[in-house]
Amino acid sequence: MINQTIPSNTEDRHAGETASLPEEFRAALRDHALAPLWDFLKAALPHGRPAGVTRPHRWRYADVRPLLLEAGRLVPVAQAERRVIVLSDPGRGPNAMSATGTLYAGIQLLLPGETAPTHRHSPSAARIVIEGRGGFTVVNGQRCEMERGDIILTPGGQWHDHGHDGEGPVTWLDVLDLPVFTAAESAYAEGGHDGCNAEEPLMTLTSELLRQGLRPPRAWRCENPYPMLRYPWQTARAALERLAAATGQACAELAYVNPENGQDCLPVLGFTAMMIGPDQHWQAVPTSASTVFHVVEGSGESRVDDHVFDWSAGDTFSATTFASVSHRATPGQPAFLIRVDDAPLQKKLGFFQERQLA
Ligand code: GTQ
Repeated sequence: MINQTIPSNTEDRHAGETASLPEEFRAALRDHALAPLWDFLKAALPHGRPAGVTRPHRWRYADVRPLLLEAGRLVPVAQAERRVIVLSDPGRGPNAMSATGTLYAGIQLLLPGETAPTHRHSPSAARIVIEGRGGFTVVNGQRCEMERGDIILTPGGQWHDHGHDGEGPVTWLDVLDLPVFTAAESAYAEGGHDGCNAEEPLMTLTSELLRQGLRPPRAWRCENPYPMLRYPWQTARAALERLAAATGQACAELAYVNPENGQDCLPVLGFTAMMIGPDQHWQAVPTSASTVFHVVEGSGESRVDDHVFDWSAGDTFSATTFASVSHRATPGQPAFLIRVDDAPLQKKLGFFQERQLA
């Protein structure tokens, strides 16, 4: 286990030349694609706590929405494949394709009658529905309706497209483990154009038959590690209220899991639903996971280290590894958040940590 105390290490972050070396020696190293570790060791492995570049940020839906609707006028979905505005970590400079070191987040728009074409990719995604009715996602032939606050999973490697049968704009927050795949140089996609998925009719039929308890021989879904793709918000919300009533607490939290084995519902990304009672203060236990919070209902304020983010429904904010995070809901009404983190990945790698509060 790594040391639990986490001192500030700002002095250690920057690489420096630790020994005076002849310039010819340095040049010879460079010429042979070699580098001296001792100059970079503390930058690569900072002492005590990680030295990330992520800057916690709050993205207001009220700021994103008009720009997304403008994108709806400017950018045809067939051309874009996905019409998404990325929540881009300000700590990484312009156009960063991530909100934290491991979490990508973006807000996607579909207009009535539009379809985002079938594709599949190595990263997994989850959609948290923000606005509109009539949206749906088809995952390996299984249609998932999208209602406000629902989480829809599209696990890595599964074909998926999005459509919209209703009126007005439909928007949702996409969260992907894309940065992990980018770091592993394993991020790639297939399809994204008409007729790219020849298996589609068979997959649609198979998933329909399986729901009726009928399985074609050697069906592709026989060993399905993702038995549940849609987690309706109304179910989660009612469960939070029941849990709060049963425990006599004003706040409650529930993890979204695979209902067949109780394990995390995706390999890298973890999700919880949180209810914060009216005017209640919630102090989170700092962990080694980085986090994106999305506000489903209500309003309030969160502190993430030195940052104070007020928020209301539709807003999204980020927190870094080991951040001190607390929330407060506005008096008069509870607030509901969905928390997304990379704890499942960190647990698999054997370094997930929780820090006891002082
Ligand atoms: O809807 O499949 O925000 O492939 C980024 C990449 C959404 C999607 C994103 C994607 C998608």
